Amino acid sequence: MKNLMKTPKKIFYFVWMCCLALLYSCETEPIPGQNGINEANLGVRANKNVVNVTTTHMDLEMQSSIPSGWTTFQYENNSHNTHFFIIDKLPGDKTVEDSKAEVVPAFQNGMDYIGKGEWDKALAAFGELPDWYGKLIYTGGAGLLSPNRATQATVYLEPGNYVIECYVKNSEGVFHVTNGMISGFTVTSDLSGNKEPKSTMEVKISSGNGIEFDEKTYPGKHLIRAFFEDQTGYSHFLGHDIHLVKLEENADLDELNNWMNWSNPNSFMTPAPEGVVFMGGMQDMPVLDEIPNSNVGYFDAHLKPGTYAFIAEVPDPRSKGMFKVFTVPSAR
Ligand SMILES: [Cu+2]
Repeated sequence: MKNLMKTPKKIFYFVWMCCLALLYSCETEPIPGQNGINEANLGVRANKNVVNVTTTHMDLEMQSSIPSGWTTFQYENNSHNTHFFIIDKLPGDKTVEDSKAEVVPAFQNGMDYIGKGEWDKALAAFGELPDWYGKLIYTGGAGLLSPNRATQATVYLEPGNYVIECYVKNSEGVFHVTNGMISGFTVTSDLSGNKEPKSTMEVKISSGNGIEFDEKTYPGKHLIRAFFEDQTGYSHFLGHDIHLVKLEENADLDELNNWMNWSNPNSFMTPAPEGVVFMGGMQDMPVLDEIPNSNVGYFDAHLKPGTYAFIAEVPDPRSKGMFKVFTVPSAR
């Protein structure tokens, strides 16, 4: 997951685990069943050449080699659960097999011990992460997506080895990546030829100001520019990202706010909260000068009149200004 280990690794883990122990000394709400949305999001095609990513059950299927530059992923979630995919740029010659062997088990073991409240053992499990994990870079990816929906996510990719993964948990607390939601691919030095898309909306996110956007929205098909002003690490070991959700009348905003944190033993599990339709978004972007466009991604949305929110997967996003509810009117 995130490479936030500028401090010595063991000290970082110790401080992080102490934060987790404090956070989860209070129990959170259990997660009820999902709402069974079947309406497909038709979306806006940002580029002619798209990379298809498909989930049928607990998988992420895609081609093993793609060109570099602006890349539009068309993600179809044909399963019965909420998923996403984050794009990890691997250091050097590391591949998906290295991730499966060295990273995935360490996170699952750590999560298992967190679930049991065994903090010392969780600390030791995360200490088993390989040193190269600290050089892994998150480079965006498709936001949370409810069952039987599709979304597009466009990012700029440089040549190298990459992994896509989903770390939502099942009802037993097992990461989807542990159950097979991981796939590796190579980005070649050939250019995709795609141009940077033109957006119809912009949403900004920063550690200081949270999520910001022009709330004067209008219905229709949109291409949303996600602009990361900065990136930082939170107590859940990750940075901030942006997800778009449709809020039905029965949506419980407190429950959603608590759900958006993988490191909570009772949260970020499927089935997802009732009354919340996840419509995609943009995963963590690194904001690095040495990587072109590393702080800009695009995702599509078909907005209809109703109530929506932009929300980040961080601990207690509302307290950070990263849970913003807005209304789409019936006309401009
Ligand atoms: Cu998943």
